[in-house]
Amino acid sequence: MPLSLRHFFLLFVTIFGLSSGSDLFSNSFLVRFRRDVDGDEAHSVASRTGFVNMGPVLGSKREYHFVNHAVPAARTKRSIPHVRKLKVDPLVHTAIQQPGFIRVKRGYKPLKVENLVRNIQPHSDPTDPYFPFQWYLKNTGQNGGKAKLDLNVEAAWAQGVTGKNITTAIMDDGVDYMHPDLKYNYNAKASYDFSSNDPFPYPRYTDDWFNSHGTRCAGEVAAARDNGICGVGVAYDSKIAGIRMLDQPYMTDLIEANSMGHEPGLIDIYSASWGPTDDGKTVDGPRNATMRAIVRGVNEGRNGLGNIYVWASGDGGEDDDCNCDGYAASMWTISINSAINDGQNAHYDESCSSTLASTFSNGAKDPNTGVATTDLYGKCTTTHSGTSAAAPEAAGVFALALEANNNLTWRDVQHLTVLTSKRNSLFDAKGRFHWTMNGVGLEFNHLFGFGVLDAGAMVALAKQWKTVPPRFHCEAGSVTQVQKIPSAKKLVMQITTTACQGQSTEVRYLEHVQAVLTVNASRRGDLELFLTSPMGTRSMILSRRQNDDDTRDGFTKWPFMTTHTWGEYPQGTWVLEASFNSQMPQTGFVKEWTLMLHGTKEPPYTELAVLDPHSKLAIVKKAHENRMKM
Ligand SMILES: *[C@@H]1O[C@H](CO)[C@@H](O)[C@H](O)[C@H]1NC(C)=O
Ligand SMILES: *[C@@H]1O[C@H](CO)[C@@H](O)[C@H](O)[C@H]1NC(C)=O
Ligand SMILES: *[C@@H]1O[C@H](CO)[C@@H](O)[C@H](O)[C@H]1NC(C)=O
Ligand SMILES: *[C@@H]1O[C@H](CO)[C@@H](O)[C@H](O)[C@H]1NC(C)=O
Ligand SMILES: [Ca+2]
Ligand SMILES: [Ca+2]
Repeated sequence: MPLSLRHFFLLFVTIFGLSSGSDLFSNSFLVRFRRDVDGDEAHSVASRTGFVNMGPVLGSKREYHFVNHAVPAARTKRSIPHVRKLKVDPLVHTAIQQPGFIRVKRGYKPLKVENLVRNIQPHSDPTDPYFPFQWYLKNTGQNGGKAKLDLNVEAAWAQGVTGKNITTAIMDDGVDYMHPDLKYNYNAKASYDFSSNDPFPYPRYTDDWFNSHGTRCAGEVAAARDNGICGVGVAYDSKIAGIRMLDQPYMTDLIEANSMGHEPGLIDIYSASWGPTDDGKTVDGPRNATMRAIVRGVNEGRNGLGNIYVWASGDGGEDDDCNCDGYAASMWTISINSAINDGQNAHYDESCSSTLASTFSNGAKDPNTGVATTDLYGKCTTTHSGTSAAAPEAAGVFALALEANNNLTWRDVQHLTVLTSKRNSLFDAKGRFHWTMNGVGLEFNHLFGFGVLDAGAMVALAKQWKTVPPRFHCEAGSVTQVQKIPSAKKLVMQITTTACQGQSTEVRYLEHVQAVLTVNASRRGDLELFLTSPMGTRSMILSRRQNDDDTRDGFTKWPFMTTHTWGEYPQGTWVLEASFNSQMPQTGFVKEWTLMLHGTKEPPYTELAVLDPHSKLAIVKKAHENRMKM
């Protein structure tokens, strides 16, 4: 029997012992031309140099993705003769052989195939047989859950909002688009298979159903209602697109970039339940072309309103910190953590200050109370789990918000998330992280961000929403003098800032804050970092990672992000604390700290009517009004 791709993948990880930054080269090449060329010219350059042209990168006329089938799919050396062959072509400016790296699905668990259960419920609930198992949609206390701890979707549906004309792309291992619960909501035009370069992102068959991940995520967003099959999606009248980009021996920057930049006018929301390895020692994020794709998506996607990128915060448990995952920690993604059906965090949840909000993954006691959703080959499952399961629920809720108001920008969606997520009964199973009020009265938790999404509240507020004022980026200050982190004490550093007052980039009301740091350490995993705002909100921007024994790389201009100071006023003194949490003496140096403030000059919610005086909107608005009187 030939080796399957997955076996190849495992073999290859074993042989090369890959962890994070690897020295591995793929047979993909980024070719930059000296001038704009069309597809035909690119093809003829490819064929005279022995390559295959896979098409433009991000729709560019200058940059193309070439593959050379004479080069092994993965090797540890650069293929200099092939690069040279391209470079001597008069039309070619540069050719860069793409490194291969690892991206893993979050929350893959071996599954058990189940048969359809027919168990029709009366009332106005959906009649789909798995609806009673979908406690994350309607928690009645089934399976030991806590009643009313759910996404409150029925309150959104009752407002006539079900996701119509909104498309969510599932960037994953494929989607079973012939599944009877998905096929009518499948948007073929917006779909693509970047793993095998064709328009049909159908999952590759394996005996163990390894490639069921994307299909399960798709059903959470857009499984059809009242058709007697499986359950129902959060936004059951919305569309899903399949973008197949996992399930290959290695990932390249070009595949990620083309996936995240695919049809940004047809796709509203991109959902990703994968990322760098959650081994608690990796520090990795989007590479150059992928970063450009994301920036283009938020600036130009959806006719300039910006695409919504939803990210699973990570399954590394308490040993990992999602601020070391550059996708989850990005300002341009909405990173989602998970809670289980009684309000605790899941044991595999990571935590970090860039998480914006949470949804749900599995049940507490019974392994069969995972997320009920569609499965491969027309089947249904009740065991989908991981933060993988949480991100598509959020994508579904955002699809509802976008139907309620299709004029929302990518930032409006983040503001709505902050203002309508609820503490409900979420709590840290280990009692480490408490709910804390920030300087303008917004409650947050290091594990759950601003709380669990509330679809009913989000749709109601979306309907009356007014676009937030323009966003500015203020470089508030830098410390470039090398500072030693003592072994037994804290290093405390300060930046006092006017937040660019009087300049064109003045920020008076915060959205995201980044501490961009270059640090080295004799043991990176023992380093802890805290950032405290002028209003006294303390964010843990890096927690101890006991498995990370890096002694060499540290962090280089790494943007540690916090959402906890949302709505606060940034003027004053910001404090960075760096220390080692270790039995052994450690040393390290902070070589550079730049504080980046992102937000608005104008107060953001002035035109919104306050309907509920106890709402977060009322609390923040009042705080901002008091501030304006000062
Ligand atoms: C549906 O969405 C597309 C873009 O995503 C938009 O151009 C079109 O006007 C929308 N149609 C309706 C009926 O809202
Ligand atoms: C990508 O690389 C180009 C050329 O090397 C550089 O100009 C650009 O700033 C980089 N972009 C990002 C987002 O890193
Ligand atoms: C959409 O938002 C813009 C501001 O970004 C506003 O000028 C416009 O009136 C809004 N359109 C609708 C239909 O609400
Ligand atoms: C960190 O950088 C400092 C200053 O450049 C250097 O002296 C030290 O050896 C480095 N430490 C480690 C652990 O790399
Ligand atoms: Ca159904
Ligand atoms: Ca992680």
